[in-house]
Amino acid sequence: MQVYQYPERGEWKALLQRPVMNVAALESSVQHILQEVKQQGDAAVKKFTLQFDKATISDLQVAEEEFMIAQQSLDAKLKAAILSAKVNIETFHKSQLTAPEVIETMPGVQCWRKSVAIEKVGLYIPGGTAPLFSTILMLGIPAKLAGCKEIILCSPPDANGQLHPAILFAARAVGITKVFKVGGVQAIGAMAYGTETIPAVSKIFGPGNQYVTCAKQLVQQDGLAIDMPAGPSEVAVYADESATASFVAADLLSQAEHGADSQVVLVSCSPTVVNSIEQEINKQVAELPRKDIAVKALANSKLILVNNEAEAIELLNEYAPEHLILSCNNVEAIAEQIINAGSVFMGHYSPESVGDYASGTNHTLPTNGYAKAYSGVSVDSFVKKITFQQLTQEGLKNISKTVIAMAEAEGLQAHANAVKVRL
Ligand code: HSO
Ligand code: ZN
Repeated sequence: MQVYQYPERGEWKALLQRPVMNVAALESSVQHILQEVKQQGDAAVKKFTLQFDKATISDLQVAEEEFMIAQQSLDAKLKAAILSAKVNIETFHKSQLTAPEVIETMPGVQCWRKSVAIEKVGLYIPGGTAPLFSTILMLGIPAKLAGCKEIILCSPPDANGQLHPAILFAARAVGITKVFKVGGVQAIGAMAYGTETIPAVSKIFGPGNQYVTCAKQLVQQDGLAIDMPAGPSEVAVYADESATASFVAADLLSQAEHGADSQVVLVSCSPTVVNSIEQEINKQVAELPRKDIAVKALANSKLILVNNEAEAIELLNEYAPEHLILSCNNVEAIAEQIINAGSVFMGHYSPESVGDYASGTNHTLPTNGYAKAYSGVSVDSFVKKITFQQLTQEGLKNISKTVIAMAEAEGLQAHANAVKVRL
């Protein structure tokens, strides 16, 4: 890992750059697959599944029997863990449900805003080196709480045409019944345009590789909504002398093991702290089953020495990490000053892993600096907010002068008339 000593402010932007992902280069091949799925439906989906996943699928939808087998074959401890995580995630997300409040802005003029679920949503769960079934909880639970009527899930099958039992168990646990054995660009195309078996949805959620990300961006141009522009996982840690090197090293490696393109950043004012954490990383990484991936990610990663705490906070806000771990003493005071981050983990006993799986917060978070303007997934991501208003005759009289004056000044006489005729 590269150590950067006391970089000048002018160097921060270049220093904090994420590994570049050239989505534009993929666009034409991704567009081609999307178009074929749009025009030929299931036949195209099956063709691409054979081509990319090496699986021959006759029924794209997972059958009841497959759910039963998954239920029986999955380890009991894992099932209990998934259900326990589900309770916490549900408890936290339930608190995001709000009842509409009627506001009287003027006597007789009532306005309110109501959350209405997006009727049809599609969740994408990648397969690959490790099937992240935890993401099903993070997307399925808020979707259910929001009241989405149709929640479908797509995930790529293995070469035997099967999904991992934990994916099927987690889907069932959150009440998702329509699961399809399809991944990649073809899954995004199917959910965007619909096929004979896969229903079209209005919004697509979930992480994916660069092809999936590119496909999500392209269907967005076609009027579909997507959760957020997703990029590789990242974590930043701020550590002072109170930090335990082995804790921080483990936290940094927990994100590095996600993918070769993941990025981890350590910020500290102390050269001794940075030194001991670096040594711990080297020690721990050697023991990891995914060490090859982690080592590659560490090559994109940075240990940054800064002059003081205020500078550290400024730099972290500039980086806007997906996850920020504050491994330091005056953690509340520092957390108060964080303005750009997806999710913040405070103190020495709050590893990111707990938020990834089970504490209750969502792990679908803005990466790539998007935390400057985007929030993570929540119940809000699955609803639209519709405003309503109702005026009494008295209310209309009270507001009439204001509306008529403004409408006439804008030269929009018909707008003014719509009030005048009622008076
Ligand atoms: N850290 C990932 C989420 C995840 N971690 C899933 C483990 N499983 C999101 O950035
Ligand atoms: Zn993770």
